[in-house]
Amino acid sequence: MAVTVLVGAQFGDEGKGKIIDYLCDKQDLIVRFQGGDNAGHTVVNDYGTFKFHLVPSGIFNKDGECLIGTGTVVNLDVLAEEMKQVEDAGVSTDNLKISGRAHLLMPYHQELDALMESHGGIGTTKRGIGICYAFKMLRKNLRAEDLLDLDRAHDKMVNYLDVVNKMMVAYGGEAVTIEQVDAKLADWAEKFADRIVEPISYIHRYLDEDKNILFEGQLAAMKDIDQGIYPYVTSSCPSGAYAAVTGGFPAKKIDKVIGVAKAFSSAVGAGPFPTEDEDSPQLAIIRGDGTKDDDEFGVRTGRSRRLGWLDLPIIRYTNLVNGFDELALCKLDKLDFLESIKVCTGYKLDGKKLDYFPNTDDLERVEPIYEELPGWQTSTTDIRKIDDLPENAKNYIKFIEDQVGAPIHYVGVGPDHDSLAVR
Ligand code: 2SA
Ligand code: GDP
Ligand code: MG
Repeated sequence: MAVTVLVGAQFGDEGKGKIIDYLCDKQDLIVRFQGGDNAGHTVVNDYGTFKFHLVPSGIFNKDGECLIGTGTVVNLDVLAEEMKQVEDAGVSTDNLKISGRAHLLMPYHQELDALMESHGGIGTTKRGIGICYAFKMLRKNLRAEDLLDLDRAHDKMVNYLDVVNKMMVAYGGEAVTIEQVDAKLADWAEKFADRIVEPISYIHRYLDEDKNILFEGQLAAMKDIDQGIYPYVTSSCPSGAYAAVTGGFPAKKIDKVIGVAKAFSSAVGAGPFPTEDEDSPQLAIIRGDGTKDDDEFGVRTGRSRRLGWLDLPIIRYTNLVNGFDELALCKLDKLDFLESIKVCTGYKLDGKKLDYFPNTDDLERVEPIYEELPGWQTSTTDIRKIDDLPENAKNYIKFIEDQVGAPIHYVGVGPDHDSLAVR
């Protein structure tokens, strides 16, 4: 029995949803441990294609439960919509619980995010994530457990609205009334009160009974508020140890950390991206035109993703931060057509090769050092064992393992549930 944490190894959108959907059958509990509905995790399985923003990607595991954890910020209107999509596919969501300590993301958080972005931002998803976490730190938010006593929630909000409205008016928005907030809370309480759990005893029950728990991270360490490319980051910690911090148990109880990378690089939003190559005709083919589900367009915002070649210094760095026991490498099939593949193995700054990972400002200035590996130019989509991949694909994988210092156990060869080559 094991506690596993699964996180992104690059800038996000590596294919975490797919890998979690694959692993979820063996889990007793799946916990989304940070972030909000900025995320878009795609799951393609027998029930259909789902783009989850809040619902844990393991929702299809009928033998286990799912928890939206304490480290998250939750817009319950979005959660209701997503649960309906799952239920419409004939799958019950009775097994979905919400930590009483998860923060409620209110409509005014979202409005303020959009207003701040319009005054020159960093390219957020405008879902209110940064604002909700900022109010968390200011201690001016309601948490899910507040829905269990609406009179007390009303009294807290009367106080909190003072600062909310000062900010709202300063950014040109309209002041929020307590009546608006009360109505929203009453609606949410009716829909969600019976899913709210006391999270510490809930998680510790699974730990004490030696059950399998999988913690699902969103985005990636490069978007971590502390370890990522600040300020072009999200406002939580998509790094593995945060699962323990927010789960309320010792980090030493984590048995395994799985990092999910993809076979090239992508990012959304502003910030340094050393291997970005806007002019590459090959990367343009990989991006596609948005008509296919696995084309490179934001799952939440629909924006075109920035694309570049595989950047190994980044995965080495996220390995330092997370300690990957295993890696999953998704979208290998997207490279099937290439004659040769560029891979960044290091950076130069002011002409000198770096032996450390630079800060955000220096990362803007680095010059990537590339190697060119031969492609395989044959379809990998039907392959189910890593050993059966074409020789040059195996060499590509081995090259990554050696450079990063972590073993690749899963290789994505298509968007579907079964399109995975395993060790
Ligand atoms: P936010 O909205 O405050 O978290 O934005 C802060 C930064 O975090 C980035 N960010 C993301 N990066 C990759 N994928 C994300 N999810 C969507 C997807 C992206 C989309 O799965 O495709 O639809 O555009 C995501 N969400 C936030 C964001 O770009 C900022 O750099
Ligand atoms: P996440 O945020 O890490 O869960 O990733 P996203 O869902 O934002 O983006 C990954 C995209 O790639 C989705 O459209 C997936 O369906 C798709 N995908 C995942 N793994 C593979 C793969 O191995 N091959 C292909 N072709 N598509 C994949
Ligand atoms: Mg995504």
